[in-house]
Amino acid sequence: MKSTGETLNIEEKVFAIADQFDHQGKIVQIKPFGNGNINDTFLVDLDGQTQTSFILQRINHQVFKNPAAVMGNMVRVTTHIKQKLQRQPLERPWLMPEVILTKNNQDHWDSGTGEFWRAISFIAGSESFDILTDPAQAKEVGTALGIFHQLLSDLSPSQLVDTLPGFHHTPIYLQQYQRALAQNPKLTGSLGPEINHCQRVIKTWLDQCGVLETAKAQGQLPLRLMHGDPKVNNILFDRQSGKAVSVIDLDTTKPGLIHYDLGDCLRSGCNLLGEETENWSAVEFDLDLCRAILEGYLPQCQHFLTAADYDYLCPAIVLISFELGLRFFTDYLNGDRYFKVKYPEHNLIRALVQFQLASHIQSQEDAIRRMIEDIRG
Ligand code: ADP
Ligand code: GN1
Ligand code: MG
Repeated sequence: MKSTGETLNIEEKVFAIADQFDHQGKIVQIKPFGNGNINDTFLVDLDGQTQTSFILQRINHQVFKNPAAVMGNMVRVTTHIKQKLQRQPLERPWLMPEVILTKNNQDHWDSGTGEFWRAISFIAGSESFDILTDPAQAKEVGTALGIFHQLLSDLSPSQLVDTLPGFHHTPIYLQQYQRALAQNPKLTGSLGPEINHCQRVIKTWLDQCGVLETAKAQGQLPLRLMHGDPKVNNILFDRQSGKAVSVIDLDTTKPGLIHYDLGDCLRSGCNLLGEETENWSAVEFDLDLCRAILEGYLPQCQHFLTAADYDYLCPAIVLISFELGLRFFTDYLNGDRYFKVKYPEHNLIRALVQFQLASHIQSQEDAIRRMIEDIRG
């Protein structure tokens, strides 16, 4: 492509970028796709025989400062899983998106002006859900996360780069919140009740923030490869069979605690109103869906989970919604620099949803712990 400069409109620009990649066919249509909060995602339709569509994404460079490392990890993870599946096929269909190289054989396209784009194969015939309602679907979600952890359990964490330092380190998010509070224009004058509420909630969680990081630092919990972001819309279902067939959005797959993954999967999968609801005070954590996710997850991973791992599953499930609420609230205070927003108070409302969910999870902690023990057998 000669240029993606001012003279091209956005549609022409995306067409021209899609053509940087080594796809098989003529591009017939490109449309925005999915509901991700971080990257810009497009579905590119081709008229070719061998490949019908692919996903084109602009990597959010504000968030991921080293896009080349993100892509290096993605290639390593997808190659590892593909090779492992060839040696030891699963008893069910499982698909991994593949990185499509540029015509110059690169795993991403660097515009030279601060934009980084990638192309990955589209998992055809799939769909993702923002909200779960059915325990059978929830069990599939848990199974999918378990399969993902199990498939990566023999890839050394040292093989992957930390693409987002501080990601899922609750005490670091707390420091970022405290920095955002200082001289914040949103906190001068009379504060809205929602802002006051968030500040009060955060105070009640201060003592618990470090529980997982302390256990990690003391060597009680091993570093493994975590997905980092296994919320339910990052799990793809086959439209025909209704079975989960893939876990996508591998940007944050890096060394860490898989506990956060289970927590994240549960917080997003057991909230019947979904994380985008404005009716935040009615948000609840559904124990039936929780049981179904755990019943899917734990059997896949029980052969490598240690006794200490089990001890910290419940604290992680309790902590993760609070952590996300803290991240949303801090981003609101910072002027929405991280998460994409659709309206000015969006991150504030999202924070309220997560704080409400965290408090409901906490009130059911004993039941969740018993559930884990029961399924573990
Ligand atoms: P973000 O980091 O912004 O969340 P994702 O990688 O999760 O971006 O992509 C956004 C959405 O696009 C996903 O939730 C999913 O619905 C869809 N999607 C992404 N990659 C694929 C793929 N390879 N096949 C099918 N759908 C995909
Ligand atoms: C982001 O990229 P997406 O939309 O799948 C975020 C997650 C949050 C989630 C909340 C890299 O996930 O950590 O839990 O929003 N991803 C990153 O919806 O920050
Ligand atoms: Mg996503």
